[in-house]
Amino acid sequence: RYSYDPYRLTEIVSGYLSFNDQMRFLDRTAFNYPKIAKVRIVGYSSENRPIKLIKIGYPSSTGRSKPIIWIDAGIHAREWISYSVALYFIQQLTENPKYNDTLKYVDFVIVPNVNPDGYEWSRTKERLWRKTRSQNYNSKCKGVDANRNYPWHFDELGVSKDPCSEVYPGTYARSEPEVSALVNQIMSQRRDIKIYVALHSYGQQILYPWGHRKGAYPPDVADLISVAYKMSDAIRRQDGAYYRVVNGGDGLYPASGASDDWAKSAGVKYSFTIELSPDNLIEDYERFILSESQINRVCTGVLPALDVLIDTTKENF
Ligand code: 0X9
Ligand code: ZN
Repeated sequence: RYSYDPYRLTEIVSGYLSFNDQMRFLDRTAFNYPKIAKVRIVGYSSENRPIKLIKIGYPSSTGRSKPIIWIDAGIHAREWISYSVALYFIQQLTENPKYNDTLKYVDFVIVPNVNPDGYEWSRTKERLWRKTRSQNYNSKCKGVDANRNYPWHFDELGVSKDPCSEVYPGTYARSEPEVSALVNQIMSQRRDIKIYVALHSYGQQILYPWGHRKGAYPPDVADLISVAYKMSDAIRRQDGAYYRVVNGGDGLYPASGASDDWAKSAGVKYSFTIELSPDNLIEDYERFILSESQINRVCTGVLPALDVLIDTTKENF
């Protein structure tokens, strides 16, 4: 079934794709690998673009439900490398024979673009756009920081009341249709989702909950830290890049209403935000504006983290 097509790989690691091309890639994956890949629309953005997920895995042979690893990307529009990594994971899971056996035991649900309106705005109008593109009542400024819009300690820390701010959380949790779609989807599968990962950039960090304030940790935080270090070690062995393991609230800055915290609160045992390359310690670097020549290296560099998540799932669930 592996009609391995080198062009597919080249397409996603040699440049940043438009939203339409990202979706074409998803649809072609489902078309090429109908036994293992299914695409579903879970909602629509404010500007009516589809929010699509792809489910990758063989149907359960035991009749029992399979554990799910959930990965979403690009809730922040300018963090372009996150879309590339999500597409690369999809390509690897479907075309790299080493994952064939895994697909019998684990299902992957990947949402490669959570914020299509923001991304298209970033791609064509304002490169550093972060938020959604929804209309704010009583303001000329558009958009909400969707990673402040989740129903977990909504509107507490790391937010601003100003609709023009980069971290405006919206008027109420789940006001953004993109967030609402993901919350509904995750809620409906929450018993089976064992791992949640949100892909962001930049900083080379693996963040674990809680992140809504300083000094707050879930009771099983040691388990999360241990998996986070395994991911960090695996990336370093593969690529040499050092991803620091830090608590969302202590290490970065407290920010409430984020997806990782909400997923953890919904019962997903392992929940992380991964801040991809570049490293935030390197000054005078392109930061959000990572050149296309770097895509391949970042994608192959973090693939070992996916292997750690797979092993964790097989060992624990
Ligand atoms: O601020 C964010 O939303 C994330 N960083 S980014 O630079 N990509 O914007 C970090 C979110 C970490 N998670 C929590 N604070 N819960
Ligand atoms: Zn981000």
